[in-house]
Order: sequence, then C-alpha cells, then structure tokens
Amino acid sequence: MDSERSGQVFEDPQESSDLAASGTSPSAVEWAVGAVSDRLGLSPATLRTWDRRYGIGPSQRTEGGHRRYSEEDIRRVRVMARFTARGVPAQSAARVALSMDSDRLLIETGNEEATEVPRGDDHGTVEAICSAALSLDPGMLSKIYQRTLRERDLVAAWTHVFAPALRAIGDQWGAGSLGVESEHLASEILVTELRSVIRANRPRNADSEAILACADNEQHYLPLLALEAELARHGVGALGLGARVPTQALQSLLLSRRPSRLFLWASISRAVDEKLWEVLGEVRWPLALVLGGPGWPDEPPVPDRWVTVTRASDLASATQALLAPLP
Ligand code: B12
Repeated sequence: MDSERSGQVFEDPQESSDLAASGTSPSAVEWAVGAVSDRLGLSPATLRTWDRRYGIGPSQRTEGGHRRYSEEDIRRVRVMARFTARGVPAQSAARVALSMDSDRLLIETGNEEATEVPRGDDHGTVEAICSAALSLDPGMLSKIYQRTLRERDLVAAWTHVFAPALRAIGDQWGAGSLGVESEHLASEILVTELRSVIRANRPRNADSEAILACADNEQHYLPLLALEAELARHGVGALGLGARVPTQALQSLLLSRRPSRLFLWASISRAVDEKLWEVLGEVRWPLALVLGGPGWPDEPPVPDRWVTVTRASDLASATQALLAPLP
C-alpha cells in the first residue's frame, strides 16, 4: 500500500470546495499524493518529480514526511500541468506557476475545478449522478460511471451506486423535479458503460447458454445489461436480447434453442394471465427460469414439470442463480 495514501487525510470535496470558496485558510485542507493523482489524472511519479525538481508540490508534510497538498497547492499543480501539456518547458511552467498568488491561482483554475468529477461516498456519488443528469452533462456522467466501475466491482457499483441513482432519478422524475430527457441521458450513458464492460469481458468461445430478455413491451433493460456484464466477468456468455422481446419471438427461440437457463426482467406490472405462461407450458426440457424486477406476479402460473422458477431480488442473486449447476 502506498503509505502516502493512508492516514487521516481530509477528502470531503464538498467541505473542501466550501473552504476554497469562502477563502478559509487553504492549510486546513490536506490531500495525499494518491488523492491528488486521482483528482487531476497525473501520475504520483510526476507529482513527486515536480515537487522535487521545481518546487511545485505540497506546502505541508506529515510528521512522517509524507506529502500533503492544500487546495492552493493543487491549483498550482493544475497551472503547471496546463502549461506543460501545451509544450512549455517544465522549468518555465514552474516559474510562472510559482509566481502566482492565491487570487491569480483561483482565477486561472476556476473552470477546471468546476469540471472535476466530484468525490464522495456512495451517497455523494449518487447525488453527483443525479446532478449531472439534471444538468444534462454526458461527459460528467461517463466520468462518474467509469470511475465507479474502476473503484468498485460491478455488483457493488450497480447495487450501491447505479441502481440507487436510477431509483433517485425515477423518483425525481415522478415528482416532476427532473425531466424525462435527464432520465434518458443518465440511462443511455450507463448503457454505453455497461456495454463496454461486456465487450471487455465477453468470453471468446463460450456458448451463449443463458438467454436474457425483457418481457414483451418492457423497455427497462439496464438490469439485464448489468447481469450480462456480470456473467461475462465470470467468463459466462449470454444471449442478451434487450428490451421489449415479443412473447412470440421468445417462444420460437425457446423451441429452437432449448436453452437451459432463461432470465426475464419486468419493471412494469405483468398480467397474471398473459401468454408467456402458456409458452412456458410448452417447454419439454429442464429449464431454470430466473425472474427479476418488480413487475412479476407474486405467484407466476408457471407449470412446474420442466421449469424451475427462481425469483432474484438483486444482481448478485440473479448471477448466482444463473451460474448454479443445473439440477
Ligand atoms: C431508466 C428508466 C426508464 C428508461 C429505461 C431505459 C433503459 N435502457 O432501461 C425509459 C426512459 C425508457 C423509461 C421508460 C418508461 N418508464 Co421508466 N424508469 C426508469 C428508471 C429511472 C430506472 C429503471 C431501472 O433500470 N431500474 C433498475 C432498478 C434500479 O430497478 P428497481 O425496480 O428499483 O429494482 C429493484 C429490484 O428489482 C432489485 N434490483 C435492482 N437491480 C437489479 C438487478 C437484477 C439483475 C435483479 C434481478 C434485481 C435488481 O432491487 C430493487 C429493489 O427492489 C425507473 C425508476 C426505478 N425505480 O427503477 C423508472 C420506472 C421503472 N419507469 C416507470 C415508468 C412509468 C415508465 C414509462 C411507462 C413512462 C412513460 N409514461 O412512458 C416508460 C415505458 C415503460 C415500458 N413500457 O417499459 C416507473 C414504473 C412504475 C410502475 N411500476 O409501473 C418507474 C418506477 C419510475 C417511477 N418513479 O414512476 N424508464
């Protein structure tokens, strides 16, 4: 573990920006090298080199000698990074950055700070997603989703961040405080990110043994994608059919492929007497059916001779049910 990442380092972005905005002494805020590296996208090695060679570094150190950056130190590093990125030699860039006083640094870096991905706990990340959706900011949404996927495993990212954010967005839409365009944007960008997890992990030679589909007329398919991505991470390929799979199409597919596992998602309430149950009655081979989503009836009328039904309450249990050996 990088010792400079450890210790009691203040990392509350809300509080830090409040302090910065109110002009409170920047020495109150301390960031370790790793945290500065995450915030600015610069490697820890570069940060250390700039400190050692050019004096562009932290104004404080811990008793153990570890670097601790203040918000003002970070602004100076931003200026240095901007000049060097434009090809200005490091020595000259450092001279300019060091010549700037607090006010000048604030003016120079204000815009960049505004586009920084906010940091925080899961709750803070959910709020950041909602606020990026509200301000229709696709770049910020991608950054937040990507960072979450980098820092958490997929099940944790979905369960603790993405699903709560989707629910919060749904609630805000229901209350009229967020437009449907924000809901579309937040889900479209998440679709892109989940698809890239699927692409990066898709097993090369695995047969697509499981079929994943949304019920007829069901447009909500993000949970399906999350499941496909998680199965791919386990090296299991699946045939992900996405939204609104007509019951008739599902029927032909079932009869022609005779899959051993089928996952069906429904967010919107289904009728107890719909054709799907009849179709499942035609199954004449062992089929593990996993139902996910709040739309299914409590006791679906599935004939139990060949079809075993499991209700999955979350991504982890759906994955488990589809990975379990067949009875
Ligand atoms: C994104 C979204 C959309 C997008 C979907 C985009 C996409 N690519 O999927 C779009 C804009 C297309 C859309 C359309 C509609 N939507 Co919509 N949508 C949502 C939203 C915000 C997120 C959906 C989602 O992915 N949820 C995933 C998880 C977060 O859902 P969950 O139900 O909370 O999950 C629970 C469990 O199922 C489980 N769980 C969570 N994740 C997983 C994963 C797996 C694998 C498993 C097994 C379980 C599981 O844990 C949760 C705890 O109970 C929800 C809000 C919400 N609360 O879900 C509304 C919501 C589902 N939509 C709603 C509605 C009404 C609609 C529309 C009818 C609106 C309209 N008038 O046009 C349409 C069309 C619906 C249709 N015919 O399918 C309502 C549904 C109300 C209802 N039950 O009838 C909701 C709840 C919004 C609301 N607050 O009213 N929507």
